Amino acid sequence: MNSNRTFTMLKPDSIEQGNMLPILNMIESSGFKIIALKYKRMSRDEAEKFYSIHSDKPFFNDLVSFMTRGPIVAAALEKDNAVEAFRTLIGSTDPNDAEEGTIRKKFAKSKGENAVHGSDSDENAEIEISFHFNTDEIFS
Ligand code: DAT
Ligand code: MG
Repeated sequence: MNSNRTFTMLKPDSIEQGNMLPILNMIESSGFKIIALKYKRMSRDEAEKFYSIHSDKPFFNDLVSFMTRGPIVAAALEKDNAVEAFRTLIGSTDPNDAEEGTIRKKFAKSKGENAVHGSDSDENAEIEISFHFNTDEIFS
């Protein structure tokens, strides 16, 4: 059975370019309920842990520097089949490949600075939600 929760971050580029509310609006108007929300800047240590699966990739250092250069918005989202539905809404990792009408097509400038994060599995969604939120910060 598919879980009904996923996790997202609006990345520093989205905040810098003034796209926080337009992106949150797209998320809500696509039928996702925001059940947890936080505006924060990640420490280097947190970003390295969050992206530890990519630690051996050539882009890892740039990724961590980018994700810590300014604040992010972290959110837990609820919808039927949330992980897949949200990946569809955000579009491909590289905005040049992203479909029309997706968040990355609209707001992302490059593969490295691509506006939003979306969990890639139900298991990772739960891990990522609990990475950023305590249970008493989630309003389901
Ligand atoms: P996604 O964010 O679509 O799940 P991912 O998990 O493969 O993509 O990679 C995590 C992030 O790392 C991605 O959002 C941007 C960055 N990244 C991935 N591949 C990259 C590449 N080839 N060059 C630069 N940054 C990259
Ligand atoms: Mg990923």
